[in-house]
Amino acid sequence: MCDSPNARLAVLARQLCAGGPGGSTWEHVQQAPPDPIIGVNDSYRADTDPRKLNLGVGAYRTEEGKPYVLRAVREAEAALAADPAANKEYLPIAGLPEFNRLSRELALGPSHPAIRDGRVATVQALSGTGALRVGAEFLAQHLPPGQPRVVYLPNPTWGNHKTIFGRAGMQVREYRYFDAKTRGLDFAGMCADLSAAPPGAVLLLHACAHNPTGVDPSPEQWRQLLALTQERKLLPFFDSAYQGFASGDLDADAASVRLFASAPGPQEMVLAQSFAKNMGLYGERAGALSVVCKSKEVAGRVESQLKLVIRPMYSNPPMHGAAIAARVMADPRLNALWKEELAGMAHRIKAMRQALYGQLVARQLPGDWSFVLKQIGMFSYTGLSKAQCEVLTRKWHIHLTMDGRISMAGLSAASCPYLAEAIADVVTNGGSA
Ligand code: KET
Repeated sequence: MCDSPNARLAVLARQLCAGGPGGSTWEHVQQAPPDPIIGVNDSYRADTDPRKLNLGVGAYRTEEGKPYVLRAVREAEAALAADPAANKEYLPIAGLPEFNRLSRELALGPSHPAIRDGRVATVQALSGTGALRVGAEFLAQHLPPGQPRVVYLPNPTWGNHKTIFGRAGMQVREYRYFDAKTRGLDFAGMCADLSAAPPGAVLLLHACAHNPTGVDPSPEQWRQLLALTQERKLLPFFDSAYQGFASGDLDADAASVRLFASAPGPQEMVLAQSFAKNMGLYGERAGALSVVCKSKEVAGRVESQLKLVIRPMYSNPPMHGAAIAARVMADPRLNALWKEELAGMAHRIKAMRQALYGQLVARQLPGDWSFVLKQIGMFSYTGLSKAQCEVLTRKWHIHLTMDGRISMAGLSAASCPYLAEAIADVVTNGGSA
């Protein structure tokens, strides 16, 4: 039977479909485009020009252009390595309990009523991205039956948001956010779009230092957004990737999250936290997802379902980064050192804004460049076109994302004049060689 012509034909057909004898099962797979942000690291690495500058991914660099491991982190790591009681057992599915507790306290403030009442379900996550993904998946599964699975994202937003929520099964819509003309917040547009959102829709908000625009609502606008959220029955989902990085002060940067979490009702909400930037733990993937609920009882059930999202995905989270972060937060001396270093990083970024602005103004470029000073956080959103960005990379070896975002944290006093010269070139004569 096996050797019948039909059987042989079937084998041949299968082989052909699989790319011929010895061919790949994945012959049909198409090359995916490089990631618009992380891919910039690759183009930077491949560049052999000595003047090359990496202003792509949001990662802090020292004045010397080197990655920075915080002293508080180094000390916590040394203490962990020396601890004879430390082991490499699995963490619980929800992660390190101490880390979870300290993370939500960092965001909401240690004495927040929601924490005191046990209304916050927290799980450790694979940094901010993992927290967003677990949160999105939980919402796609557990929003009330019959309610739309739709999330509203600001336009523009961090590129990965769309994919994360889309892959998790949420329908993605946008709300107006950035006004290119004023380079400020399109607050009227934002409110109009959110007023038209269906009740129960999820509203993604950047807690501070909006990425990529560096434009945040004012305290008064945050209050209005809270009122709108409650009136329209939207579910706020805060992405907090830059707490402490915007102002240098952890509490000041948590103002929006705390305002919402303290609203009567009580207001329910979701919060994704990352320790990538504010503790420099990028590659350690330390983050947390918190769901603020109406009651302790609901929070308990929510946590049980979050674990059910996590277990089949990666079973339980990695220990090292969370153990470091927990130690830095819990130890008063390390905590103080961390805050000092965090303020130092935020301060250096602000100094880079001043330096770049000074260099741009000195070149008497057309237009108003004061947005470089006004924007908040790690990035400057320059308004440069894709074509101009391409010239910056090709001709000037300045690597940045093609939406015109530059990571201010990648600049130094030494590289500012070079960047300004390159920007002047692409702005005034289109960068022609
Ligand atoms: N949220 C926002 C707003 C954000 O900018 C990032 C990272 C993350 C979440 C996730 O970070 P994580 O490392 O998963 O904790 N943004 C920078 C890095 C990246 O794109 O992955 C960036 O925009 O350059």
